[in-house]
Amino acid sequence: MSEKQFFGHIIDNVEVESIDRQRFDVWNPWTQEIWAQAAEGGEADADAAITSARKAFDEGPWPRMGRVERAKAIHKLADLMEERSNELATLDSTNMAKPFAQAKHDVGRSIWNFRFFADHQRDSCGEVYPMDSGHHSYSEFGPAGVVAAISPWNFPLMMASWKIAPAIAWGNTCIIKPSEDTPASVTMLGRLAVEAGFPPGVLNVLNGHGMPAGSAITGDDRVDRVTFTGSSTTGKHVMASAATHLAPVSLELGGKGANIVFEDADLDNAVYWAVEAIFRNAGQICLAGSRLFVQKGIYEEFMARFTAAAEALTIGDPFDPATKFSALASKRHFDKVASYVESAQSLGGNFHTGGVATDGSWVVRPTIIDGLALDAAPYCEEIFGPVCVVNSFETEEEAVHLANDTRYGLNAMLFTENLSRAHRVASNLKAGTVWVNCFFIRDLRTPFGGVGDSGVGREGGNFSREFFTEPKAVVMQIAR
Ligand code: TXE
Repeated sequence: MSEKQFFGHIIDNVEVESIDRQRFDVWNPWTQEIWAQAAEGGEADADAAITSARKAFDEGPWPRMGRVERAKAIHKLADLMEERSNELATLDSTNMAKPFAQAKHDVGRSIWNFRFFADHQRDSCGEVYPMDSGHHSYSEFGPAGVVAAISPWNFPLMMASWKIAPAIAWGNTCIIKPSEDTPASVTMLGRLAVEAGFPPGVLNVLNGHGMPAGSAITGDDRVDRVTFTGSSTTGKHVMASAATHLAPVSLELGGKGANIVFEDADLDNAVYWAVEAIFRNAGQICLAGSRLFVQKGIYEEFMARFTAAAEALTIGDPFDPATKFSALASKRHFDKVASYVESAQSLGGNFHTGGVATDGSWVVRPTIIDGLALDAAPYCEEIFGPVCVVNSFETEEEAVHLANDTRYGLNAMLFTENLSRAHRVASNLKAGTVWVNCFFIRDLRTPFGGVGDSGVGREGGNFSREFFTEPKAVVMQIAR
């Protein structure tokens, strides 16, 4: 058997073992084998990473560099990612059974995150206000300091890059702690940053579990910003921990996205996106369209077409080009999703298709259920898997009420060819993002974040600038 790969911490531009040399196993959920090991970060490792990032911020060149030069350095990292995109995608596919084509797509979006924020900080201007009092006032956006970033396993590289890119672009230094389930691609990103010539301490990768590695960086008073994507429960712990030293937080948490299909929708388009919205990445997307509402007049036809499209998805090895759908990211997560499927069965859900695979794989097949009560756990709670719960509705008001009847509010989708209805419903939905006749399309200039249990704060474009900087007002008298 070939020797297992090892993913260390990257601290001060050097890849290292943990100080106590502890490691943890990294699984391939498709083959159900341990294919790598990673350094198990403890408090001493977190301390070393924070010390490095702090020194790089307080004394190093990065925050003092010109904006054009910093943009150039980040574009160089993006160039290296492009050159090595197959390797990066291979790591994510191996690490979480993401179909390779989807992993390649994610790498492309990760690269774009870096390029976008490199240019955004270079080109964006503050406001200038000439004042009637004989002054003018302008804003300046200086870096905030050391950023602790905690990322999840569903888009290992993409979610990490979404945090790292604006953080470093605005002149901060960063410690990223990837999920313990998926340390591989983020560690490789750290190696590429060294290769790109980043100064030591600008991007530190701390591997390990939420406790102690994650909580050690969120709770340290040398950290100035905390950005986190993960579960709503952990988000509350992270916020409490950051509050001990008054660090602002940006939290992107769970979701239970509503997808509303009106009778006048283009059905081919609505079916295509309904499938993407809940079965892409095996439904392990905080933005998933996991609650589907279909207007009465088209219910039977829509369900027949949606079910057929779900059954047509090829399930298999993530590296087989025909595969559209594969195993869940870990045994732990498979057990969670499987238990929701069993609960839906015991609560009398009507299964149009799907269920837990019986071949010993960690696959839950694309699952479509209706007939669940509105307070049933699989209907209300985030399953984070390929399980769509469906209901019918009669009126627009009823659809909006059903969609908004949730603790979450990350996103929603609606399908209609009626322009006024599209705007009206989009405006009435309680969600951070609303997609009309599409899904998953992002413009990085727009706000991204959630309402209610889905999060705190917004990132994207100027929203990221606000979070990752200390905006300052300068008021100047003009001598007359
Ligand atoms: O999440 P956690 P898990 C949801 C989804 C999933 C559930 C559990 O429903 O089934 O969460 O997944 C780090 N201080 N989402 O257990 O615990 C942890 O190491 C600091 C939705 O993976 O939130 C990892 O890096 N950090 C979501 C990250 O937090 C801590 C994506 C996420 O882990 C910590 C993932 C602590 N006390 C899961 N405890 C989305 N919004 O997309 C854990 N971590």
